[in-house]
Amino acid sequence: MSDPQRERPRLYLITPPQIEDVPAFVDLFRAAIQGGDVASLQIRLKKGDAIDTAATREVTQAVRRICQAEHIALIINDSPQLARALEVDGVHLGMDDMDIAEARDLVGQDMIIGATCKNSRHQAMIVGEAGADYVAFGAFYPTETKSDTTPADPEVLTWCQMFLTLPCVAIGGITLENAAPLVSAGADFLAVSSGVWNHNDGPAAAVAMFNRVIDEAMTASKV
Ligand code: TZP
Ligand code: MG
Repeated sequence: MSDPQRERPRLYLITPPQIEDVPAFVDLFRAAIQGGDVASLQIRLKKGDAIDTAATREVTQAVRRICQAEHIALIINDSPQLARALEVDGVHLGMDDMDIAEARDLVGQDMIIGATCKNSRHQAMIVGEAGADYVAFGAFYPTETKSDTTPADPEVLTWCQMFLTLPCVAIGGITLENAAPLVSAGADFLAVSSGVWNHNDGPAAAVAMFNRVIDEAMTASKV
């Protein structure tokens, strides 16, 4: 029996891991959000395994006004210190990044903190208790955007809907073709990188179609 109170899931964009041409990316991002509803943008820029601080700073400054005008939460990856320095809306932390309670002390009560839980219900409870605002699970599907991923089972999303009050984000290899089961399993957000930026018809069409998939899958939702 599905929950009539369930909020409509939303799209959470993640940047490509490298951005060579920032103005070109800003144009692509503008186009993407013309395509339909987008809740947030995570700036996830890597130099090897580490965060690319200079690029994160540059891209943040380049998209900040657009995000503010369109009410898109601007989230950066890995570093609470950098999130605070750049005055963004949120920070997304992995299991090897700063502890959630410590991050909360550093960024204050108003900043969004997201926590990766891979496929772990236990981790979701721990980070929820420590003050995270959302829990992220994945990778649900094979991805070339990130190495060393842990496979996640869509049932973890259903569990999250049933037992946690925090919203859950599904990540990893999500495309138009495979997104629907994650929505019907209970994802509150679909976090997508290559499925939008590398779509053959371009990011605007991809965002429009992801929104259509979300609406259709909600009618078949299990939770
Ligand atoms: N965490 C688990 S998989 C992944 C992250 C950041 C990559 C997401 O990118 P894509 O291209 O949507 O698989
Ligand atoms: Mg990380």
